[in-house]
Amino acid sequence: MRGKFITIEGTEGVGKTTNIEFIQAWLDGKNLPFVCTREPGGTPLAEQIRELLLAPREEVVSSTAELLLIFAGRAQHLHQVIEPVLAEGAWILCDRFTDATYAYQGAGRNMRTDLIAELELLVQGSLRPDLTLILDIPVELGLKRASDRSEPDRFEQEQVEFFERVRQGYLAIAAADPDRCVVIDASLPLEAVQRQISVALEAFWFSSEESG
Ligand code: T5A
Repeated sequence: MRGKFITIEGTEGVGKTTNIEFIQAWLDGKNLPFVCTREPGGTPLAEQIRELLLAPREEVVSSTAELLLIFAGRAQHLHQVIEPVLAEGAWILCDRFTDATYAYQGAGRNMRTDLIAELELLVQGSLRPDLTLILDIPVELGLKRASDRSEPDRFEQEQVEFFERVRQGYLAIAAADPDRCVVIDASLPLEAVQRQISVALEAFWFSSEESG
């Protein structure tokens, strides 16, 4: 049987990295084989593309160049990691995926979503995540958490308004696809965030078992 594809999303500093460890422990607890990966990145080529995308630079990066780099990395990641792992029956846990493109490039950079959808179809065919956890916090709290942790990358140098659009983009995705997406209030203490994640994972597990 094909594995399941779980993604975790949200604006800057929402706690994706922190909570991925918790999800890994949950998968281990269910004895599910899985691969944990991330976007941009996930293969040597795609990790090089990630470095290109995140490095702060003098020149203004065209939104189209950014979008194409993201989907180039994604094509390699799907071909080399995600598709084969799912086909073997293992699960994928991915830190960001195409919802990030709709939120950051679509809502954040005001790129046309029909163009993003065309690239999505080209690169992914019909493949979509089975469960997406969208960690949601007020933008300023996330940026504060991220800046307390490390120097800003190219995206983190954007203005607050950009991240407000990204946040609204994620919430719109969740509203449009409630069967797949679960919004988690990530402004709470970690224990309360992880309780919500646990509820979402158990509900997903139960429904996957039911559907065979
Ligand atoms: N991107 C990506 C696009 O534009 N389009 C795309 O299609 C894709 C795939 C890199 C960038 O790429 C862009 C978006 C991004 O800007 P990234 O590295 O995954 O992607 O993104 P970041 O958001 O930069 O990831 P971060 O590592 O900065 O944030 P996390 O992982 O969400 O946050 P985390 O876990 O490191 O937590 C931040 C801090 O908060 C604390 C943690 O201890 C840490 O110090 N924290 C909490 N503190 C209090 N209470 C809680 N509940 C806490 N949870 C975490």
